[in-house]
Amino acid sequence: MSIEQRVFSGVQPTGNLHLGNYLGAITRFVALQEDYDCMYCVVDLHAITVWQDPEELRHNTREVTAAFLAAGIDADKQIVFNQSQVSGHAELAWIFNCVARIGWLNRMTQFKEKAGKNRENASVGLYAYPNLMAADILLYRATHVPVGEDQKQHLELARDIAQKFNNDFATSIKAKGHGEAFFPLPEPLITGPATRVMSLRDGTQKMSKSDPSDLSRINLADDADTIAKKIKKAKTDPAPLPESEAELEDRPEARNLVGIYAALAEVSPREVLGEFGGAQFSAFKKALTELTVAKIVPIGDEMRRLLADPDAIDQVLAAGSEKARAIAEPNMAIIKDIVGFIT
Ligand code: AQP
Repeated sequence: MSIEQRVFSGVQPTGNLHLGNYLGAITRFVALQEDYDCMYCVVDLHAITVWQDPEELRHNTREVTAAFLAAGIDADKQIVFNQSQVSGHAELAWIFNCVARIGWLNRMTQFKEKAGKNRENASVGLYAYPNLMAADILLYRATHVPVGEDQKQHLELARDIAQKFNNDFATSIKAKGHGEAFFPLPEPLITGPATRVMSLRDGTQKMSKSDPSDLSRINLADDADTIAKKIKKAKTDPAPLPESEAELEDRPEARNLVGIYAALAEVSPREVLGEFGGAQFSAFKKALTELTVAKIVPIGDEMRRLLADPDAIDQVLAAGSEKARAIAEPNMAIIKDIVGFIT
């Protein structure tokens, strides 16, 4: 059985969708739809690994969907859906819980960061999160996964799980006529100048939905005044912008703002420094504000317009979920057969 190329990625409906999610993931999703069959998933099962208020979860699920559509993802041509409407994600995750090793999960830095000192009190779901992520991708035998830099380790784990499943069940896969390997080893797509957008308050920390300071991030829903205020207050250092990228090495805040500008303007950081090298931050921040407002505010406006009709968004998700199930269910039947379940 040959494996077709397919893109899969997801975003958690956990509120405060920000510029990092947009530049690291969503803009990549939009670009890839030109060349691939794509599946873009609102990963609500992942969201509940930390407690979510049910009403907020529903709202946030619609908000991520609205962001996908507002950014330019074509839900008629591609598959836009929410994870919990396709039961195969949870079913395959259980099988992968039995394939992945505890030692593999113990190495995951995101769990260590998110669980923090209160590890004993973290949910089992938070610990097993990477197995569910592997299931999301491999349920559709997706080959390419656009993500931000922070997801690299989870993608490597997904590849390890695919490889181990293919090895553990090699005889059965062959006997059932599925060739040498059932799952592809999915390729991470981590490209561009903004694969890791950093906090506006601390250039060594990732821009994150859960940062208690709203000044640390630009939200897709922010208006022009809020964006201007946040960029004005963004941490910088006293020196003017350098002429070369090498000189950004030890200047995390400057490097971050240059990377954001480059990604929004769709140019390289070198080109940004070609224009602004030697300039003071006040001048650069003014240009960055204008660019960010021009790119982000129309998306926020479109999201608000779409969110005014929640039923229409739910219909997009229902139609996408139906298309997703049409791929997932036959794959899941084969996987169960390979594992030895009577169906
Ligand atoms: N700062 C970032 N820079 C570039 N890409 C990023 N992504 C997240 N933060 C950045 C990418 O966005 C996609 C969706 O992320 P997610 O919502 O599924 O998960 P997350 O990594 O938990 O998001 P946050 O915002 O960082 O939330 P918290 O506060 O919970 O840690 C992914 O492709 C991710 O790489």
